[in-house]
Amino acid sequence: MHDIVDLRSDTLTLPTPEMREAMARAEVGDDVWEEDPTVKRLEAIAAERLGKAAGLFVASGTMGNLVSVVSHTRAGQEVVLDLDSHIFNYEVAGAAVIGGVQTRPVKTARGFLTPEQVREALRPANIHIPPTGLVCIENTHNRHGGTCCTPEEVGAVAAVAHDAGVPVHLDGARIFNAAVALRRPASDFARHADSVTFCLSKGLGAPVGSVVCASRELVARARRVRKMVGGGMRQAGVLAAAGIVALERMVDRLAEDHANARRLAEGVARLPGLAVDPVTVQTNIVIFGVQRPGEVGASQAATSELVAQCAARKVKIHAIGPTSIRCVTHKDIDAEDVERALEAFGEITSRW
Ligand code: TLP
Repeated sequence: MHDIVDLRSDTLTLPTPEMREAMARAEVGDDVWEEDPTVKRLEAIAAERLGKAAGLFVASGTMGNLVSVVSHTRAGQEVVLDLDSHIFNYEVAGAAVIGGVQTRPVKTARGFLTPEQVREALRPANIHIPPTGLVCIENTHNRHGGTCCTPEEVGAVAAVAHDAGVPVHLDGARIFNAAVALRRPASDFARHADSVTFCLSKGLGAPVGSVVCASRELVARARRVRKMVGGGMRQAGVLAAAGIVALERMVDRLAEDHANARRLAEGVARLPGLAVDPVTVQTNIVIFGVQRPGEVGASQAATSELVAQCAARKVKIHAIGPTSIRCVTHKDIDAEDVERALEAFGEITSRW
């Protein structure tokens, strides 16, 4: 049980004592000179876990996606991705600004492009048309409520892209949540993608950092782009040390977060005015709709009221749309915290 129940994101997780210890003891060097042994160790462990030849430690998931997109493409190309993807919605148009690429968002049912959708989106050779340079997939999918696609689904999409000579990038910010939920090694999901970014600082609890895993050639290119965007971090081993603990100690426990998310969703589904189908909750994200009973039209006021009244009860939740709330479970949320959140939701909605 925690004083504040913070369900706004798994990015809010605090480093464990073991991480702080590892950070304090980390052997470091200048990573721009490729002389930081702890960064190198993290990159090697990450690459091995993802079944790729090399890894690159970056400051954030956003930076990982950006250097990947820029490394795969050249200016003037088009990047096919899902309309609700993080790259399209929340990365401040970095791919367009830094990479000079055009994004081609496609509306999907569960957040995952189907092979047919990719086939339709690929551009024919024509003097008027930007050539397709990359296809991006997000797994688990954030805005679709932590949904997972299987390694076979990733493979089917990648096959279409690869047949056309187009590479695939996987935004696997929460790939280990997918791996734990579907009981498959993370490398199964990564196998079909040419690059993968995953985050150490979400459910895995590290304070900072993500890793891009790919071929040696792509990682070498990404290393240059990382430098260009100011991501050469010198004695970054103090951060990588926490990342190693995250990878080695924090993956299996993600199953607890998934169980807590399911419990939260089941409780929410019983409350009037809140709507979620718990069966759709596969990992640690619960997105629910708010519709105050009897109210005609969208319950925007009810949504902000719920957020504010929860905050007054030390339960922090986040509105991701006018009538939708996202709750994310993580290592700093236990079963009692879930009960406290449900009590708060129950008290507030009982007055509606
Ligand atoms: N997502 C954050 C916010 O930016 C929305 C969150 O709280 O969930 N890919 C995916 C799928 C993500 O969910 C995120 C972060 C990123 C990339 C970017 O990672 P960071 O925050 O490390 O830049």
